[in-house]
This record gives sequence, C-alpha cells and structure tokens, in this order.
Amino acid sequence: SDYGREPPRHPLQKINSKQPFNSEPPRSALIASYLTPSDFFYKRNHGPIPIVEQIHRYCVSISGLVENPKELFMKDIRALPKYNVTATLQCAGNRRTAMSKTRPVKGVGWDVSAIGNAVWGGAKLSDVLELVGIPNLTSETQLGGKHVEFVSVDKCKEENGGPYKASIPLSQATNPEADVLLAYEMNGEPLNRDHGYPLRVVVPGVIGARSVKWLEAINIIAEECQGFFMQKDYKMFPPSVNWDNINWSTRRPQMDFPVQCVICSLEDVNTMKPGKVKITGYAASGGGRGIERVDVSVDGGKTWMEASRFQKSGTPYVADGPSSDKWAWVLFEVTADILHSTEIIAKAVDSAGNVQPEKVEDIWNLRGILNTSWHRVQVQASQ
Ligand code: MTE
Ligand code: MO
Repeated sequence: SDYGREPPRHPLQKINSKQPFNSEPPRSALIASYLTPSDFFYKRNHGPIPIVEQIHRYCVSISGLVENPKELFMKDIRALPKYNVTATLQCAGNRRTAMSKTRPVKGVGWDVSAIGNAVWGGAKLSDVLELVGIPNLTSETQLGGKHVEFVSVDKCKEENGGPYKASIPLSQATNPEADVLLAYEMNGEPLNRDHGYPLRVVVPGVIGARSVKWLEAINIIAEECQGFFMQKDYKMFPPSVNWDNINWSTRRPQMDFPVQCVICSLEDVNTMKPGKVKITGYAASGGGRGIERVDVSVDGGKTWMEASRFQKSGTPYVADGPSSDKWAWVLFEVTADILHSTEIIAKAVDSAGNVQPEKVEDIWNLRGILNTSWHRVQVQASQ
C-alpha cells in the first residue's frame, strides 16, 4: 500500500491514528527542553509520507499571477540568505480529546502535545517571491488582496486523493518581518520525512495546518485557496452549529492561534504524597504575541500564583522584548504546597491582554478545534 514505506518513529510517540500517521509525545517530553527534538515533535499527517529520492531533481514551481514564473531547485533556495527562526507549531486540534468529553466532535483525538517548538532553518518566502518579481512590499494597493497558495505532493482522501494545500495573504508572504520560511532544516538538521523533507513552509504564529510540508508548488492567486483544509476544515464555529445546519462559507479559515497554556508535569489525574510540587508547562500565543503572564491555582481557581516564565536559560523572558523569541512558546514553572486532594489550573495572558476561556463547554465546536480553555489536572493526595 501507499503506507508501506513510512519512516521509523520514536517508541515514546503515542499513536492517535496509524494511517495516516498521527502521534504526539508524552507531556513530560515537552518540558524537558525549550526546543523540541524532532523525535518528540508531534506528527500530523493527512496521507502517506511522500518519498523524495532524487534531491537534485526536486523543484518548486512558482506561478500564477507573477511576471516571471520559475522553477526553483534546492540549490536555488539554499543560495538565498539563510534564516533560523525559532517558532512553535501547534495543531488547531491540540486538546481535542478534552473537548470531545463535553460533546462528541469530529477529528483525530489529541491530548495536550500536538505542539512543539523548533528552530527552523531556510529561506524567507519574501526573498523567494522577489525572485519572481514580487517586491517586499506590504502596501495593500500594490498587492491587491492576493494570496499565496502552497501545494504539496502528498495524497489526501479529503482532497479525493489530491495534494494537501493551503494559502496565506500575499501581504504576509512578502513581509520579511512575518518570518514565513521555506525551511529545509529543523533544529540544525535536515528536515526528516515526517516533517516535510526536503522542504516545507513554516508560517510562524499561525495554526500548523498552513505550514504545508513537502512543498511542490507556490501559486499567486486572486482568491484564498479553495482546498478542503482551508474551506471545509480548520474553521471555528459557535456551539449552536451542528452537522445538519453547518454552512462552511459563513466562516473564514482559522489563521493565528489564540493564547494557550498547558501543565505538562502532571497527567489528568495524579496521586501524590502531600508536600512541595513543581508545576511546569508551556504557554504560547499566535501572531507573534508574547506571554505576559501565567497564573496557576492549586485550589481549583479560588486563589492564583504567578508562575515564572523562561525561554532560553540565562536570559530573562520579557514578552515582546528584544531578546525574546517572538514566535516561540515560553515554559513556566511554579512550586506549590499541595496538602489535600485538589484541582490544579493554569491559564495565560498574552501581550495583547487576551485571556483564555474558563470552560471548554463555552467554546465547544463540532470540529473540536482551538481548545484553549483553562487547563485543569486533578490531584489525589495520599498519605
Ligand atoms: N502538509 C502536508 N503536505 N500534509 C499534511 O497533512 N498537515 C498540516 C501541516 N502541513 C499537513 C501539512 C497540519 S494540520 C499540521 S498541524 C502540521 O503540518 C503538522 O506538522 P508536523 O507533522 O511537522 O508536526
Ligand atoms: Mo493540524
């Protein structure tokens, strides 16, 4: 079958679906380091992993509304200035399993680890687009509301066997500060097959679905990409919409991810001896917004403590500060005395003052995306 040549995966990856392959690491792996090693990085696929054998023949075509359509080989992309961007990738379906406990939702079940933080190395999309005559301009009149579509080589059943695709606005694609990359490295190593070898898009601050892997074509188009994953999936609906009354065209494709925060040092239910407990996890927001604050409660939300936040050790983390990685998560840590059985909660505030919803019920949606409700874990104190 098409699934006969899948790459090897680390045995600690918890498999949520085999074909296509979807897996996430245990919670504890995420807080073991600021950068997530590719072995522990979640894998989110909609079809078999493509095989690219003759790398010197591999090329990306750039066409559509451009003056000079081009085919770029890996050597052409490597000849452009190389950037290393630390960016967190998060699947819109992260924490879906918890949402489905309120009411069933459609989609692959994920615990809290459909997220990872890596250094992506590659060319800036804005530089690539200059090669076909599109200047680095953010003026809307110049760009005329156009979009940049990314097309892969994988075969997805949602696309009737066609490739995975997505688009972003041309204004974001041509803006060097948006740091959109065509990446060929992850954490200093060549991308591996699971993560898009030989070349993938990385759109920092945006749900993972727009970071197309195994990139084959870039099209400059007048309208948003009409593919399944833009128009019939990865859209946020209110709790009143169900599969009988859904009208997909009433919503826009989700782009930036909202502020998120998760405790990773504990499972959903824990037994422990009363005493001091270190509570650790991640917090991240989309659109380049930093994390202003992380609040932790060890009494079910009656009182709150502020957690300390960090990215690289040694440098103090300041939200949106000059030395912070603006597209990356922060890890947080707080130590508390736990004397009785209780509920521990974490929630974050981003640099725009956005907060997380308290209850998952209030943001339930039929596709089970963007579960950013306060993260809760139960602790049973045992003598
Ligand atoms: N690109 C292709 N070609 N095919 C896919 O199935 N999945 C998307 C995105 N890019 C996908 C893709 C989704 S939904 C996510 S969350 C990220 O890739 C996951 O990237 P990762 O597997 O490297 O973690
Ligand atoms: Mo995703």
